[in-house]
Amino acid sequence: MNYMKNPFSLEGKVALVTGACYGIGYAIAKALAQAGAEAIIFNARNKENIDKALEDYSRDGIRAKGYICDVTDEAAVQKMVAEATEEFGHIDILVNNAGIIKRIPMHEMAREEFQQVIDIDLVGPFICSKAVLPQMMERREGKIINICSMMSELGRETVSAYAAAKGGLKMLTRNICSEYGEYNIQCNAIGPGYIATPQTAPLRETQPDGSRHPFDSFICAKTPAGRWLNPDELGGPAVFLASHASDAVNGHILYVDGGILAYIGKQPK
Ligand code: NAP
Ligand code: GCO
Repeated sequence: MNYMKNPFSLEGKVALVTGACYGIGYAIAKALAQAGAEAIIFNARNKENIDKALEDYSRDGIRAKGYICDVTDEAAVQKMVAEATEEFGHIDILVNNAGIIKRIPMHEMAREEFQQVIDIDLVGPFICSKAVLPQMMERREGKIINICSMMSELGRETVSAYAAAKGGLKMLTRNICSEYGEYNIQCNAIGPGYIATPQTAPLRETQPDGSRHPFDSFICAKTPAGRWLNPDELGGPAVFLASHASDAVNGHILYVDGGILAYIGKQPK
């Protein structure tokens, strides 16, 4: 097999990357394709996003198929996985990327708002992993990569639901590792730092007086490189965890945070 010569090669592999219309998901999908993945399957809730993403994948020369599918809808996920497996033969890699955040002080957050974040960010990865595990078990091979967060380790104001979900996703990662390692299935996670995507755009908006968003300055002070990371910087770590180069890595949360978790932060001038 080619991977014996190049363990980082994804030649012949088919990847399902949830929520890969733009942002981190698209960047990871592109990196998997550039590493040789045969096809990218992706999903989102919004048809316009999917159609635009298909144009982008085509522009980037990537064989991709998009599905309108909410990761919280188990029947729709099972149908998507069945159709994609029928068309492409197998799903070798699952990246549980789809996710939302709601920034609301906990004492003001409605139960339904808390539940929606948990459903998408934690139950969704459960549903999607459960949908692909049977074929991975049968083939005695598979890679599941969950997209965790700084909030898998740290809390902050207004993100209680998100932190609870991402903390749970860290342990779901470790449990899938524990339960399915004997089938040669590796389940790991990437914990991105602060990445410039639509999800974090509100935290970087220029203020009405033209000044920087306080959170923008805060994050740059917390990151040794003094900057936000870009989605493409997650591609290499994702290729590693999706490839045979990481066959002996399981249950690991790979923080791709520019050093935030190691750093007390720059002293204000
Ligand atoms: P984003 O720009 O908001 O993109 C999220 C994607 O997920 C969109 O394609 C969205 O499409 C899709 N999505 C949301 N809910 C969905 C659902 N129920 N079913 C299917 N698709 C759904 O987010 P991002 O910044 O790229 O983040 C991607 C992942 O990385 C998330 O899990 C996020 O928590 C995590 N993360 C982000 C950062 C960061 O700094 N940006 C850092 C750490 C971790 P539709 O809305 O059309 O469904
Ligand atoms: C926030 C941000 C973060 C990032 C990411 C950090 O409001 O603090 O959205 O949560 O999305 O999860 O790793």
